[in-house]
Amino acid sequence: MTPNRRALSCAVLLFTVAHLAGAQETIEPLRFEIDGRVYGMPTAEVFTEAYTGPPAVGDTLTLAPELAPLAPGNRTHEVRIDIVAREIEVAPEIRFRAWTFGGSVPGPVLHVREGDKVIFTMKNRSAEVVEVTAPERGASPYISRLAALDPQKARPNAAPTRHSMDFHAGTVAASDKWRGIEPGESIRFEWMANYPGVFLYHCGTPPILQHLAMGQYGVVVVSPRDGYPTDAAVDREYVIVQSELYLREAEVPTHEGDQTEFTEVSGPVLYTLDFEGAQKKLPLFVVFNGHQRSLIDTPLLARPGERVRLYVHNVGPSDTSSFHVVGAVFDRVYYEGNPANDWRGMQTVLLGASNGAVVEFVVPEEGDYVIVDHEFADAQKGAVGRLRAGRPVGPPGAMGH
Ligand SMILES: [Cu+2]
Repeated sequence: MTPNRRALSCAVLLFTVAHLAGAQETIEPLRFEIDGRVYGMPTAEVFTEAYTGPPAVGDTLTLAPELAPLAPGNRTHEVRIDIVAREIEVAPEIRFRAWTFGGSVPGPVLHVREGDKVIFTMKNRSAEVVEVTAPERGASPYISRLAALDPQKARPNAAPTRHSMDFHAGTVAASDKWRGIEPGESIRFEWMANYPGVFLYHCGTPPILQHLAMGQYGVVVVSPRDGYPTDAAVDREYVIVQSELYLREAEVPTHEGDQTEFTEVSGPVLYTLDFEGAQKKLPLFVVFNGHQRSLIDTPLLARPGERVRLYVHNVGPSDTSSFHVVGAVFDRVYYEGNPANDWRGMQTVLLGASNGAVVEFVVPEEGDYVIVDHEFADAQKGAVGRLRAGRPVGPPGAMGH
């Protein structure tokens, strides 16, 4: 039977069963396969739960630039990423009250393999004050690192708002799985990692520009089922997420009428979303991994002769990235992270908003390599990082393998 005819007979069967049972609820989507890719996930479930545990659960959730190792073969991942409001630092002494997935901007990196299933749960805890203070057992590598490093010097906050989740790696009816949930509600749905790549996830609640600019994004790395042709040669791998931050200094109401004035404070300054600036595409900062100095103060590490792989994603929300590493040529670029999109010898890779790439290069010598968005207005605003190559411990080819 052809896939279409099989699907049709399934539809008739489901329709009949639903009628016999007197069911009023939605009929489950058809399930079918094309070229080994699975389509038709159960209808999303929206519910309330008493959950107060860690806001990110799953053993392949990490804090960028780290990427979790994957065991061989396909598996089902039970993943939770809750929505929590957090006041975070995004540049020295510059703080803003972000809306986050899991507790940071960007949210946790999820690593799965092509053909894996993800059973995803998310609670909208935007009305709660959620602490992430200590590593919690069994939560995720992400929570452990966040609690230990606290790279954005976060403080809990509350900002009750409707939110949603859109995984670009998922192939589902957005009207069902990506639906909005109110503060206090939870949603659970499934998706299959049908394509390999470096994919965005983000809140898709209107105005989407606002929800993205408030910090609601992260990436999913879907490793190819059969790997990349260069897997065996790679010594180091890191995740870099680029995004624009549209901020202006927060104003505080005075006690006289509707007039406002700027706060006069010493130390950290509170900034707020500049939605007008966002609509005009005038970011205050453009950053790697959520902080202007994240990859400056903590450089990525490698050694001469090593092959470094970067999983790069440009979130936007509205601008491009001309991703470049000073002193290196990208031996391979797998555009969007798909091994079939195989480019050689590239100096720069151009990433539109929500484009990703896997880039690989050989570290030629001991020294510092500047990672940059070669659109220098963006570099000036913070899209700069560093890879530090220390002294090799042996001849090239004898290290790290
Ligand atoms: Cu949102």
